[in-house]
Amino acid sequence: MDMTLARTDFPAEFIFGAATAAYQIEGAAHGNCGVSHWDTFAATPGNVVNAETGALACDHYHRFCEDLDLVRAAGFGAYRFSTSWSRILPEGRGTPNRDGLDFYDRLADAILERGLKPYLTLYHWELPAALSDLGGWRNRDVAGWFADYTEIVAKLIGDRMAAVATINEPWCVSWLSHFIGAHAPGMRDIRATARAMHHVLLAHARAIEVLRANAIPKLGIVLNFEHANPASNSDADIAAAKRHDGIYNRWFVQALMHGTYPADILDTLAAHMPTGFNDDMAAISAPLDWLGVNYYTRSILRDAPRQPWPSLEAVEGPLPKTAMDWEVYPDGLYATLSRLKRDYTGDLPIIVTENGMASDDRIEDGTIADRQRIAYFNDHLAAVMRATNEGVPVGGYFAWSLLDNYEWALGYGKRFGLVHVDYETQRRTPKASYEAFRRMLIGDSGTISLN
Ligand code: IFM
Repeated sequence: MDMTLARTDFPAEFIFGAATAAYQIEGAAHGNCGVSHWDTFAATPGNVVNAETGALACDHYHRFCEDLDLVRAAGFGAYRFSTSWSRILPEGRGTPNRDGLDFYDRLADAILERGLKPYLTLYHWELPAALSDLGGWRNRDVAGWFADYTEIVAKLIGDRMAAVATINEPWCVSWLSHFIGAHAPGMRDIRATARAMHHVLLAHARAIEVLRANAIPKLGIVLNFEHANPASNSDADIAAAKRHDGIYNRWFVQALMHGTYPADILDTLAAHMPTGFNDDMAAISAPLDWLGVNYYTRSILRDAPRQPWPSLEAVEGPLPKTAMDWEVYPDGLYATLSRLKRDYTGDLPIIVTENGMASDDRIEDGTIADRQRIAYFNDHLAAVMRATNEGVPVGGYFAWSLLDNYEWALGYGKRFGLVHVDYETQRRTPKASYEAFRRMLIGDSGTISLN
């Protein structure tokens, strides 16, 4: 079970990394971490499968050295992680948590000691509950609160980072969490959504200002993209796919790169947007050093005229699916990267900051033969290579995820890791996909030393 691609198929400076996020692995019960809106969301019946929480997760808080050894032993050159706002500022503002600061200080050193490039994300979804009480992403003040938190992290570890992203997946922070209601805070309200869709970008803008003022290098943001296909050739279905594309893909990247929101989406959302939002667009579109792209799948949309705007629904596609029921569609990654360069990012470097799949992995005779995941990585890397061969400036690829972890509203049942985690014992077992990466990156001579 090997990748067909070789390390030498990519330029020597191309970065291969593994990615994680704080709440999904650390264990929020440890180290005087504050309560986040994910703790309260998960404590509310019906929100998360089996009411699972991030309280213990992968106990990375205590096991980060072992986990970083795994990153290095696979031959990865970089590690993407996030700091938890509620671990650093338990009340969201005010006095930092000494244990939290110490943890990230030690983590940054431990990443560097292993020769890995640290890629930091400042917000991967654990909004402090005290700020949620004040309206969270609906409140314009969130931008200032986020800037203050950013300043603390910048001063603590900013100068040790290879690159810093402000926010992970603004579509999830806003639409998934305030319109669909599937993520914390679980709202279903179009006005809340419009505000969150703007404030998340304003918070990004304020954080970039703080990071630039602190001379932190390589600043970006991480967006998720989902290739959108119409369910049929009808005008109605084509328009439905365009609406989905506008909300999911175009809204955020157009604001960041061109300083405007797509007119076809703003037509409806304008009535709910915060007053004076246009005055923020220059700050939102301030130059970045790179763009992070998370890509997993495509969606197929049809018109749903009896539903209120955006009047669309997803239909099941014919392609093989992952354990998330997501179609495996590497061409969508190629199409996304090519489109980004053509329509939005030009020569701005792109990093694929997440790509991977969940599967129903089982340990048999001490090994996990996750063949489908190896093929998934191989085919998506081939899509990246196709795009780079055509001149799209993709500088790196991070596998999601290093470890099996807390898959948000789906709890621990969906396993995305290169490394299997037994949540009872916290034992880590590298899967065949981990070994395939290791052989691709450093060959059979690379030895795994987990000291
Ligand atoms: O687990 C998530 C991650 O937190 C954000 N991007 C998508 C992943 C898989 O759903």
